[in-house]
Amino acid sequence: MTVTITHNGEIAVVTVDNPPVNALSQDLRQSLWDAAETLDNDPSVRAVVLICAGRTFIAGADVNEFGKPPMPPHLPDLVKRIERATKPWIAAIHGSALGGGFEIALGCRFRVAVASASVGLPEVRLGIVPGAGGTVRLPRLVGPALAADMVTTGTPVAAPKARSQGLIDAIVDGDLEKGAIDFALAALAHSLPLALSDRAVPAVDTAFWDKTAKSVATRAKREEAPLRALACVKSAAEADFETALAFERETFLQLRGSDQAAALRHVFFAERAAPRPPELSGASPRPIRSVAVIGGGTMGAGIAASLRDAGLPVTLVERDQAAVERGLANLQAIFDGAVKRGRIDPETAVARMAGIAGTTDYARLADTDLVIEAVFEDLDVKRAVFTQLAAICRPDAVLATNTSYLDPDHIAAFMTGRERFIGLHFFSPANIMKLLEIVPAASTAPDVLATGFALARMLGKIPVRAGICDGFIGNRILKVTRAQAERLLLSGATPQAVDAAMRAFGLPMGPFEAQDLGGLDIAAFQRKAARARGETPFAPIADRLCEEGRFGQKSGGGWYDYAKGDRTPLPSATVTRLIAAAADGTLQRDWDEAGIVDCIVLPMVNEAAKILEDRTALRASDIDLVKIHGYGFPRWRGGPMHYAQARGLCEVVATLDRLAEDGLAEHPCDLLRQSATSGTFEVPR
Ligand code: 3H9
Repeated sequence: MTVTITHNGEIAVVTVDNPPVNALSQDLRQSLWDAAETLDNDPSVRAVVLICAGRTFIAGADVNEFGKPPMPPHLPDLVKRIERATKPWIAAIHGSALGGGFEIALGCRFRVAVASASVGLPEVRLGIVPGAGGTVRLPRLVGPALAADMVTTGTPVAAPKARSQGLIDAIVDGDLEKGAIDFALAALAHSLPLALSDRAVPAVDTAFWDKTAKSVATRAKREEAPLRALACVKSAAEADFETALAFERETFLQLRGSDQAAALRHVFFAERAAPRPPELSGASPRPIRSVAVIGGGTMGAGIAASLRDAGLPVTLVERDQAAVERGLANLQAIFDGAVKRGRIDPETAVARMAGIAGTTDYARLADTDLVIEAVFEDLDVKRAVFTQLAAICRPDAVLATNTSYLDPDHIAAFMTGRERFIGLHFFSPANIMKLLEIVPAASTAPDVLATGFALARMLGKIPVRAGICDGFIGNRILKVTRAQAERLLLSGATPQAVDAAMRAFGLPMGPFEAQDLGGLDIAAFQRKAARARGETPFAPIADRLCEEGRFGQKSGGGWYDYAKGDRTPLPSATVTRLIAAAADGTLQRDWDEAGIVDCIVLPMVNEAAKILEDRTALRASDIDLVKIHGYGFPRWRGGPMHYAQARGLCEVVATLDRLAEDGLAEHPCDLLRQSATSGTFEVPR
């Protein structure tokens, strides 16, 4: 870490160099404090430019310090020190000025930025509120409405918009340091604006706070930080500066030690570890400039849309012209939907469609860098696709399957050039869902694996490396979730009670509502295939529902009944009858919410531990990411593995043993029992 001071005439330039993201570690805070002292005492200096080396401006407080006691100089004091410096400081921003980094910039008298920069207060995403005056200075700069929006969503603002909203004072074209020095010299020719702490908060109408609190509460569900952040902005509007600052600091310190903040920090670091599985070291990805998708159904169209969103030209291949037209119509519907929701403008939708070429001719793929197959889940159909691709594509083209249940090694068994083959398992809707399971086959070359991870980065997805087994990581655990949900029905719970308990736990939907939405037929098809392989999947009631043609919302009924044209789930007398018949003789219990959650979530944890045990996943935190980004597990609970560890693995083991003795779950696996002795998941070497 270095902080250097250079001089350009009357302007001093303070350069922070603390890789990777110039986070405000204790020694950086001290060095900036010392720089402020030095420059205050230097009569030759009239203004100070604060700039950063590397890829970004200061990206925030050092998250690694959050588990430890705060060490002086504390960030709020440093921001004040800069704000009260005898010369004006000018923040020169590139990359991201986030959290404490933006708070430092708010302590500066001016902020200038390159057009590609962004600024924001993303603390709520870490389960905390800004802790160095962000909620108190920001409303003084741009008013309570924008401040409330920024601190409760945590969404960064791009520099051009930030300029128009008054968050920054100027956009610098060309060299940032020179532009900031020129800005400083020009600013010195005029009287200085007041420091933010000396300004008043513009008034808002009295209804604003209640209205905003309602919408924040709806969005945040059970996440604590957004409403607490709003309370800080309100306090800034109602109390004097110092009182509001003290209120913000107290809120920050309380939340910093909360379970939600610990869970969200865990997810933050998990997301940064997942893109780097050890086997990638030394492997460089192959370039991806053009992509083809085979199959234009829901999955294929979603994948193609995601590729277009990332700016890649896409060829969509279908088996006949009618299917090509259907595939293109699916894509058009996706982009139309994005326009309707305000995600893109109509011109962008037109441009996205213009970058897609539909064809039935595999010969068009001769020079494509990456091909992703998303055809029907049938081994022979997929093998035929890869035989054609292997014959037509360049030998260095990467060929990927989006299979969710078939064994990639079997799909590639007869293909030539198998080192370029890989599984890329997207989640539906593929243009929205963040998860990408990356599944190397036995033959996959390291640089092809690296290409999968590079693609995930291009698409803004969270990549998780998964080994080969039935369902990989996510769907293998999903099978347990569904089996446990049915065990609950057999032993006295209702679908409504199970769904309500899982929603109360934090999932967007319960397991039965989710099946009705997605359709029961795909899982039934997979169970049939599993039985043909000699397996015995457990879904006694779902099997009966499918026999009766109850496939979910699309057939007018599944686990629930639905009135025509209405998606509201209604209790079903048919389902009650089927449950009673299937449960015949099973001991009936009174289930409460906590019991239902344990009976579903803890067996999921046990399956996840087996997934670690057999090396299908490399890290417990990867499994957390799969469940959060692919299945809606609440982020603020940190994923199932973090949840289990936070709760105590000994308690998890004991509860599972009790459930197992009642025939309601399997006993804990060896790895879970061993991990209980240390309290954290032990990954076998
Ligand atoms: C805060 O500021 C609280 C204050 O209000 C109050 C305090 C009193 N700390 O994401 P990347 C590491 S809360 C420590 O892959 P990118 C990261 O772990 C903070 N380390 O890069 C990784 O390390 P490694 C508010 C951090 O270019 C490496 O940097 N700020 C921090 O894709 C690269 O990360 C935030 O929440 C940190 N704050 O994206 C900003 N940030 O290489 C969080 C990153 O060892 N950060 N690292 O795995 C980001 O959003 C992105 O990192 C950023 C760069 C957009 C900056």
